[in-house]
Amino acid sequence: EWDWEGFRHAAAAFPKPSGIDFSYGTAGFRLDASLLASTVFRAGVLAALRSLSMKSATGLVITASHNPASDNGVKLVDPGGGMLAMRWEPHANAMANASDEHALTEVVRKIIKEESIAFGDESCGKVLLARDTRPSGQILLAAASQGVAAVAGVAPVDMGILTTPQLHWMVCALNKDQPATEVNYYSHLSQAFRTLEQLRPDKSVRRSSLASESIIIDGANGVGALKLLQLQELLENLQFEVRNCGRAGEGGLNDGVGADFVQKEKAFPRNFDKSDALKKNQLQSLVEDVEEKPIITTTLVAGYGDVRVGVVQTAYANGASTKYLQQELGLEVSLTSTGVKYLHEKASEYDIGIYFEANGHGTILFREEFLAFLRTKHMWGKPSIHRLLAVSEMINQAVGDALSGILMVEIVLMYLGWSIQDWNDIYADLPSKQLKVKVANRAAIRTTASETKVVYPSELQKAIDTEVGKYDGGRSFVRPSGTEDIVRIYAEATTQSTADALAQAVAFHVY
Ligand code: 16G
Repeated sequence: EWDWEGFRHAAAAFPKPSGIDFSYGTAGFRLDASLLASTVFRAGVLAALRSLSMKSATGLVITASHNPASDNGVKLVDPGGGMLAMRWEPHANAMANASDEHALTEVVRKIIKEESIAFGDESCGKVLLARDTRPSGQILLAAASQGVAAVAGVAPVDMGILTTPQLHWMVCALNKDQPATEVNYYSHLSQAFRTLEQLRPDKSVRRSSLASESIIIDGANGVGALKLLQLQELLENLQFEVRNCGRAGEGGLNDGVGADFVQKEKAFPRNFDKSDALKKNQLQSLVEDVEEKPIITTTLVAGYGDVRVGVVQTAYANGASTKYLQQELGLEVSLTSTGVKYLHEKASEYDIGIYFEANGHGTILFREEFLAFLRTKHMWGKPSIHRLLAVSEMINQAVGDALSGILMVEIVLMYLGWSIQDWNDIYADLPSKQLKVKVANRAAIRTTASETKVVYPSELQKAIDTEVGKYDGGRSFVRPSGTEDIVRIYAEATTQSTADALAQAVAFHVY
């Protein structure tokens, strides 16, 4: 039986700061690090309860991703390796906002009842914990660990400093009885990369830059830079030059560097300058390539029936990319709300579901039954099937992962014999502009699920329609941010100046 007295005692060590309403947003709880200890302890408790309820390991990661270094955050990983089931988010909010240890105990009791969580000899949960390189991470991870340990029968496992996708991958691996180690992660990815290199039909075709140059990567002075260097050690034919590794003199985490900075500011990251402009399209930022362009070749698999391949985007996807996917490649494209959890869910409806956000988040999902079918075909020794299986191994299906994404892009370019310039030239992006506006209450704006239209206030949508009508090929939408206290404005048009003007005009109506 649960030691409630001990639980209350543990919880009392992490009092909730008053006057803050915590909300499990698009990517978990995120706030100034100094305000997070109680939330992180409670998230540890929740991850433990989720583990018991699913009878599988779960994960918890301390990170605030591309936010400033002084922020931090906490995010939970479900047993399959994906994000916490959305159905459990209200539990997270109720726990984070409980006023003291007594109120928290009541909330926890209620969740145990509602979710029919059983305790006893049988129950043995596990929560894998990790953090990024933020200075506040160590102390917050310790708080999360205490939260996990406060739940009877659940063990916290400190995995140390990892990228978020690595932790997702490990939770998934552990629940499939595979070794949940960093070494296994790197060997898995690099092995699939080698297999794909060996299986390329025309070995003389090589991406030109591969032989002579390395891939220049902006590490954003964060955790990904360190991990890339580790991955590098297992790759013979691929050379990374990682800038902004967090070395002395390179600057701070996310300070003028990183994919979010490059995408939103349309500027070079620190330590890249005009001399890199010739190689401009080689700039990759760690969350992924900045202007992600789709290259997709579909394979027909005899005997399976229709292989359903679909692409999932958000309203931020450049209109030219959507057109290219639909008209040139003949693929099914659907739109969801912004945030990995929505895209991932939609992509899982396909045999091969590909999702990408304009800011770089994304991956490819293979339906388990489809993979099982391929594995039986694999026995026949067909290279095309072997390749598809290797892709399913190399891509991190738990969640989008820049490390595996970089390998994927390299392989595809190698197969096609393309340079990054060739890739960039498959279509021309429409000029676009993003603005943000601070408002008193961003929740006052509500949109449709695809976020392309404002539902409330309806006059705002009418005003946007009127503005859009004034510009040739114009498109614009607004939505409240899920990670910052602002409203975002997006506009697209046939020239940069009209895209800028449209964004300004729409922003004026949001104020
Ligand atoms: C978070 C989301 C990302 C989304 C972004 C939108 C995850 C792992 N990350 O970074 O998917 O694009 O928020 O931010 O879910 P916004 O709501 O501030 O525009």
